[in-house]
Amino acid sequence: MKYYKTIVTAVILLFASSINAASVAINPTETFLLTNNDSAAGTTPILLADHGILAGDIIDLEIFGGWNFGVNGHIDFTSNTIAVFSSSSSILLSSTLNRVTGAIDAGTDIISHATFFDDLSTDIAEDFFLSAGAILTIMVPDNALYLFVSAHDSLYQDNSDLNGNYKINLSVSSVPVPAAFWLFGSGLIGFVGLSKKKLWHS
Ligand SMILES: [Ca+2]
Ligand SMILES: [Ca+2]
Ligand SMILES: [Ca+2]
Repeated sequence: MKYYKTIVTAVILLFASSINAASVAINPTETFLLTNNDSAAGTTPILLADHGILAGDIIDLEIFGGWNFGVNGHIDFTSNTIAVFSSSSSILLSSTLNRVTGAIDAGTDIISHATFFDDLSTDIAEDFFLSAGAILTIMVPDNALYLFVSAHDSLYQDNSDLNGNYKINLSVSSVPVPAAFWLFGSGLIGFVGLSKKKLWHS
């Protein structure tokens, strides 16, 4: 009876984890990179706890829609996106290279574009790349409380999202329920078997 209750609880938790998803709109004129004389605004950080996400969680990040980097006649020109985890919501002035003061490394580093004005390097070590149509499964690093998300560009002030479809989906990664159930079940059987064996030999 005790095991039955445990298994039922585990299955409910597995289902709960797969429905915990939320979308957040991305403003393509905001960035966490150094922008020099570009009049772009700083990225608005996403509080991970608002989406039920904690440090150590394995999460899925997915980009939807796209943005225009300033070329007339196109609504959505690209979906290229960069992101960085942080322990803090603070972001420094646009003339600062390491603007996200609590930046924490995760994923594979993206070498970001130089600034449009003066060709200055914008590259920080902690960020990673996201593209539309590909889900990035990633572990939220220790102490991370926020995610900063930005279009990947060199000049942000002329960007737009006229059809308002550019967004990121954040969700705790869903474990395939049957596989997890059987692993859990065989683990229990193994545990019971081991206990019996120990009793037999003692
Ligand atoms: Ca768009
Ligand atoms: Ca642009
Ligand atoms: Ca980088």
